[in-house]
Amino acid sequence: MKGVLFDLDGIVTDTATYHFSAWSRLIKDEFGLTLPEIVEERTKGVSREDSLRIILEELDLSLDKDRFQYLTNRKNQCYIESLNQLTSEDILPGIFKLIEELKQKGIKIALASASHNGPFILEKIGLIDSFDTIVDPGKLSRGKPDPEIFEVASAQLGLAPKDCVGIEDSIAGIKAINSAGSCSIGVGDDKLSEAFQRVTSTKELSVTLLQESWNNFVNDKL
Ligand code: B16
Ligand code: MG
Repeated sequence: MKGVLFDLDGIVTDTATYHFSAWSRLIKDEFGLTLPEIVEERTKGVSREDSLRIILEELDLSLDKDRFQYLTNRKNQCYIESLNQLTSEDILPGIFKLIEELKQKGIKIALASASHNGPFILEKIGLIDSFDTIVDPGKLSRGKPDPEIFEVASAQLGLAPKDCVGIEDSIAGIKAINSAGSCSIGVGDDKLSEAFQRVTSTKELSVTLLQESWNNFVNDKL
């Protein structure tokens, strides 16, 4: 294992709830409707635009282009407002220690998040200098579950995807890691059954667990 590719929302920090709150507020204000809970799961790891498409499908609504653009902009404003309260206290359990240990062992780390707010969030929680590289989602042509983001993340580290472990909390993200040819670690419930290795909390993540998973992943391929 030479590199670790981190998802952000749900792995480094729990901003998934902030995304859902921002969408919920927007839909209530604009349409007077309540967002179904399922939207939180369905929009995990999915771009802002695709998230709105999922929401419109769930609510059986359709919008013209300008209104669509207006809503994605407003959602982002609501979301950014909520990010102002973020501090290093919002780093999920075990992640700070894991990153420290990876650095000590000379293992490179990349951020592979669909969020355009990734650098701002890392700044707020004090981890911006810990990452060797951050993928710019604005430069990608396809979102998760397409493997592109994880392929680009490993390339930016100067590594082959097979030498990397990817950590994700979304179904789309696990599919993307698997298709990229990296070893996938899922954090969550059995919805993530496609992950090569699954844990239920970030607390369980350690360099030993990642290294052992990657060893098994390589042996399985022999
Ligand atoms: P933004 P991840 C994803 O981040 C979120 O899970 C998803 O809910 C969000 O829509 C997407 O980022 C885009 O975020 O609106 O901030 O650009 O899980 O890939 O780290
Ligand atoms: Mg995520």
